[in-house]
Amino acid sequence: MIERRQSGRPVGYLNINSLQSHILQGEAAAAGSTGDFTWILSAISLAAKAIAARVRMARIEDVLGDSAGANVHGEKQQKLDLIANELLMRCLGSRPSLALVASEEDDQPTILRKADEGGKYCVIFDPLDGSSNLDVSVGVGTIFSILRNDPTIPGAVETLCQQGSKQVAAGYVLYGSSTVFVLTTGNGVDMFVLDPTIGSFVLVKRQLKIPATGKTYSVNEANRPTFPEGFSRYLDWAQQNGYSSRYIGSMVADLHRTLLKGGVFLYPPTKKNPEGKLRLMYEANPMAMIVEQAGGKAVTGAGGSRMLDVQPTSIHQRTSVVIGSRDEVDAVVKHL
Ligand code: FDP
Repeated sequence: MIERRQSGRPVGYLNINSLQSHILQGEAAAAGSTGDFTWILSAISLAAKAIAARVRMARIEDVLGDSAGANVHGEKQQKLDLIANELLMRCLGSRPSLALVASEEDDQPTILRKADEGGKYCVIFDPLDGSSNLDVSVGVGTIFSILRNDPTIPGAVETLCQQGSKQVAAGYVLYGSSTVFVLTTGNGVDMFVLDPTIGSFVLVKRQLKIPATGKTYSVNEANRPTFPEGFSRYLDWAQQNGYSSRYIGSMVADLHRTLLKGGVFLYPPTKKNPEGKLRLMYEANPMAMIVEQAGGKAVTGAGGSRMLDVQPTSIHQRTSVVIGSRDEVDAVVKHL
């Protein structure tokens, strides 16, 4: 007889439901699937493992701190931003069904191949979000979004400027105390954790749901004097109603906590960033798809309209963000 722990799992239990097999199962069940999509996700998973390893070794390998350059947003690039960018570019570059890739760190999208050469999909990513926290070993992450390539649209930028509701998949990887891969392909949200002993992301939660409520707000409150008034009204209300505050300053880490525990994450317009600070296509849209697929809500901080309905006009466009538990997002919007 197999000896069992109290959990009911056999001693020596090994979760071998890997991300790879999970995606393959999904693809096998979909009529007419070609495997192209699986190849793209496997490239992202491979890059994520390589980035996780580099992040863990960063201080030892002496790759912390600023590189010489700045990105298109005028922000200092960390050495690891560039390493993560390069790893994703290299892993994705070899996938035959990819038409375009666009990185938050690069000025222009990279054209890999046209539709008639097999380019069916586009991947947009923020290689290392929250990277200003790297020096102090706080969780950082990779965020990605997958779109279809529309061969009728001529330019690369125009092709990418699709509403978030058109994303075919989105996800993030959190390099925290464990490496977590959260994925939606439009059919709910699944969560995987990297098991370093076997080198695979294994499924730990299928159909993840965000709690409908959660008395925690996550915002850089130091910016409050320059928020539009409605946000200050909301914060007053939240403080009078027993809310707690949690802010890491790394969107993937803050959003991951919000997804699992409930609450709301906000990045309102400020004097410094009147449109908001976060990038619509690299950060807000993929997170909005994940949160909606988990039963939550995501709206813009200007007017409270649905994030996924915003029509992008440029790939590096910024937006204000209110995202998280359904009732908590509604509570913010009520004050705007
Ligand atoms: P970072 O500048 O460290 O890359 O959009 C980038 C981001 O981090 C988000 O991850 C994070 O939520 C936000 O900026 C933090 O901004 P503030 O420092 O202005 O609060």
